[in-house]
This record gives sequence, structure tokens and C-alpha cells, in this order.
Amino acid sequence: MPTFPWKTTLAATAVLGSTAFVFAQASPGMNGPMGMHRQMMSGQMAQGAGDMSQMHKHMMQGKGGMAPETSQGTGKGMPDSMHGASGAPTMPGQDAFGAIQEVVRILSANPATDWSKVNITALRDHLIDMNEVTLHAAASEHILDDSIEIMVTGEGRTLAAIKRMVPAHVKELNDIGWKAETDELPNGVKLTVNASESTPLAKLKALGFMGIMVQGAHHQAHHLMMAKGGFAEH
Ligand SMILES: [Cu+2]
Repeated sequence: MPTFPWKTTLAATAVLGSTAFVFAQASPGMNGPMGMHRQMMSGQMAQGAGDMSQMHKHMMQGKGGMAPETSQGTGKGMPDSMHGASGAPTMPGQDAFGAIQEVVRILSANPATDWSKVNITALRDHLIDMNEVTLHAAASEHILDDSIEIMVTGEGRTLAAIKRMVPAHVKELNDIGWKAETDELPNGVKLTVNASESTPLAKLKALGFMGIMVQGAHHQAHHLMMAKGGFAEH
């Protein structure tokens, strides 16, 4: 399976309804998220609007459960006619909420999930780190002869997130063939990335701190690993 086009696909699937069903049928990834979606869409076809209504109540409560078990809903939600594949809202309202909801659904849809190891709190902690580093860290960039040097600094929770995430990301960068390193600073981390033929200085300058942080193909996969209890951080 190619690397995570499904994140986009999930959104498209939810919006497109019957068109997406055909796409899901054609998808080979039975154990992947598309497999989950196939179950979801098949379930919708087979079980009809009643069960869909139950499932939506669970979704509204953020439980992400696939099985229509005992509903704790008030029964005062939207009428069933509002819950059709084309009329149901899909936006989670908050991006970290949506990322966690997606992972919980993937784990819930997989019978092989080992719930004794699952740790959604670890994923949440990491998403808080991401929020801190993405939105609250200060990044001052200096262009040197053949590299970019970025002082990534912050305080308190932001500082802790910087110290966890930036050095870990350097490993990811080196994995994809970039030459990067970090040095500790009292209030953060110095990130140095060397220019190369494929990543010239002009590109590094244009990317800046966050453009460099989003490099690599495995970020979302790491989230799933984290939720499965695979490792504490990345
Ligand atoms: Cu992340």
C-alpha cells in the first residue's frame, strides 16, 4: 500500500458516499484503513439506516466504536433522515480530536488489536507536543555557507516538546538522506541541516523550520505505532 494517501481518502470517502463505496470495493488493502472503510460502507448497506443511526450516536460521543452496541445517547439527536451518507457531517471540529478519532477507529476495526498495549494517552501527549512545536516554538533561522541553522526555543511545556520532537525528527531526516543534527541549547535546540544536491540551500531557506519538520513519509504511521504502544515518542 502506498504511504498514507488514505488519510485524504478517508475524508473523501466520508463525503462521497456511494462513489467511495465503489472505490473501497476496488481497493486491495483489506487490513488497512480502506478495509475498515469497506466494512463500514458494507455495514451501512447491509444493516440499513437504524444501525447507522446507532453508529452515528457513538461517533458523536467520540467513542469511534464500529459496533452498534448499547447506546448511551439521549435519543434526541438529529432524525435518521439527517444521518444519510451524503448529509452527515464529517469534520471533527478539532484536528487533534480528529487524528485520535481516526486512530481509535482503525484500532477498533482491527480484530488483531492488542488492547492491553494500546495507549491513546501517549498519542494525545504527542499531539500536544506537536501543537507546541508547530504553533508556539520560536524559530530563528540563519543561513550559513552550506547549511541552515535554526534556533528553536521556548519555555515550559513548549520547551519540553521541542526537546522531544526536534532531535527525534533529525533521525527521520537522516533516514530520508538529509544531513541534519541537533545540539542542546539551555532554552531549546539548535537544528542544523546541510544543503545537498537534492536539497539546495535555497530550498532549505524557503522551507524554514516547519517546512523541514514536515519532511518524511512516516509521521502518521508513527501516530498509529504510538497508539499501539509501539514506542513512547518519535
Ligand atoms: Cu506527530
